[in-house]
Amino acid sequence: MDRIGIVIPMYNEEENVEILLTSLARILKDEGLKAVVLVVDDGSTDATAQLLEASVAEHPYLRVLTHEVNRGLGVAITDGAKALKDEVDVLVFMDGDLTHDPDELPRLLAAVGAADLVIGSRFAQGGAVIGVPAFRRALSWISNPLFRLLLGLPVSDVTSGYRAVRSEVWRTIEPSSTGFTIQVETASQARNAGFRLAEVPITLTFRERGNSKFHLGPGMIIRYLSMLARLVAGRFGGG
Ligand SMILES: Nc1nc2c(ncn2[C@@H]2O[C@H](COP(=O)(O)OP(=O)(O)O)[C@@H](O)[C@H]2O)c(=O)[nH]1
Ligand SMILES: [Mg+2]
Repeated sequence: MDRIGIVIPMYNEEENVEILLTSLARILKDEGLKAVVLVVDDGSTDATAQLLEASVAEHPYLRVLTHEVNRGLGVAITDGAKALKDEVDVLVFMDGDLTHDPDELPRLLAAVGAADLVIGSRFAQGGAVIGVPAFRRALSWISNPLFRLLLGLPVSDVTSGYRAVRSEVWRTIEPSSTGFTIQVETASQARNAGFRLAEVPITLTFRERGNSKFHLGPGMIIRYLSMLARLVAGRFGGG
């Protein structure tokens, strides 16, 4: 049986920690999965760290990687993956705000085998988006086809953070994103390294508790554009 490492980036998720860990515990037990759950607490300023510390006693497979100060989603994902990649066969990435349904985990895992990187996609046939604000929906409707086209990726939801990935992928790629661009960068690097990408439909919901850390400002737009420029140059420049 594959050993599974579940990486969950968290920044100020005090209202979601316990509910998420409880629902993950149930699905791991029901499915008989052998997993390590690694939460990357990225300098949270609320009670996330304390709640995680208390949860470790309750869930023996739970580990916490702490950044003393916030270093960004990309660093958290990369550090989490690096910490587990040599210890597990498959890495799962899941948001810590309950917008990724733990019940969909078995379907993602089942697709690893025919593929190396499986993306949970709201835009695949059978996928859905529930409760996400119109602006965020519009943004992903516009950006995803663009990323797909420019980067030649065979998946419809490149920005999705719900993924199951063969650890070998993370032993190969070298992403440098510190923020939200990490998802697009890792998908592109995996594809360029010859790994097989696939997607399974998921239903993405919007957070009921806590606040989103995604803020589309000039800085974010510049980071996306410069990353795209780099990846497109790499793709067509043979680099
Ligand atoms: N470790 C870490 N996690 C983050 C950071 N920013 C966001 N996250 C987590 O990444 C996930 C997705 O972020 P979220 O704010 O919900 O973005 P959205 O889903 O795009 O609105 C959540 O679990 C957040 O707690 C960060 O700087 N560091
Ligand atoms: Mg979210």
